[in-house]
Amino acid sequence: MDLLQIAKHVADHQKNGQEMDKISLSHPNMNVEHAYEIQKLSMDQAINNGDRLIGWKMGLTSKAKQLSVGVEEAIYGRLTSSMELTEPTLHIGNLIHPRVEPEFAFILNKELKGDQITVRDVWMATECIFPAIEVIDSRYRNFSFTLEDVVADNASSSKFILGNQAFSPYFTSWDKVGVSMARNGETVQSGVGAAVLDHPVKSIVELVKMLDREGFSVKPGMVVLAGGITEAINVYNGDVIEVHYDQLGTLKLYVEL
Ligand code: 0L1
Ligand code: MG
Repeated sequence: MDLLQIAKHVADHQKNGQEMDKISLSHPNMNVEHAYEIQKLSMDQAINNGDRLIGWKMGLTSKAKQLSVGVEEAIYGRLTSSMELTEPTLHIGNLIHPRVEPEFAFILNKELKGDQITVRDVWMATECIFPAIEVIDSRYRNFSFTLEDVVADNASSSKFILGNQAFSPYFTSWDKVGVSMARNGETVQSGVGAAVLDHPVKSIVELVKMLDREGFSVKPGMVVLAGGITEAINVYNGDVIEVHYDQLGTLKLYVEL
């Protein structure tokens, strides 16, 4: 199996917003280690072309999401500078079938590494937390994939936006924050922070342990998306998405071609 060749194929489809066949169909022997290597090599392609690694995301952190895509464990992906929206407009012309989901984004001010990491370590290293919206856009038809496929496709990462207001990690109990998401004025999803591995901070612990297996760490200044608080919803041209986070305010996203 030529992992670099597969990674170039994935990177091309990510760049051009084109659907692709599941890698597992042509490479049934691909395992999770291969898949994370493909993820790394494909994101290296983007980074060599001027993009920048700015953080990590955790995906499939709730049982509901795992069930909805038929995958039974949390995964991680890489966030790059080109994925961050600095204005609340999502242009979908170059995307395949974008979905959005509310998340919390942790900003770290110390390196986090190793397999002995604790919740306390994460709090000591958290500079602030932002309410955030993640846009996912699997490159596989109908969001249909195996665990290995979705890992190789950078955990479906596409775009994300942070709110304008950062919050102290001690501002609230993040597992208790209620979140509701409306599309064009109609509430379509609601959830609570505990949907993310019982508490979003646990997602950062899990990420650091998973990264340690591959020899990586979370560096100071990096952003980490902790995982979806509700199910993701499809978005279409003209939609206005509003996500209300109890006590933290509302994030809007305008969807345009
Ligand atoms: O961020 C996420 O939880 C998505 C991970 C990949 C699964 C999907 O594309 O729904
Ligand atoms: Mg997500």
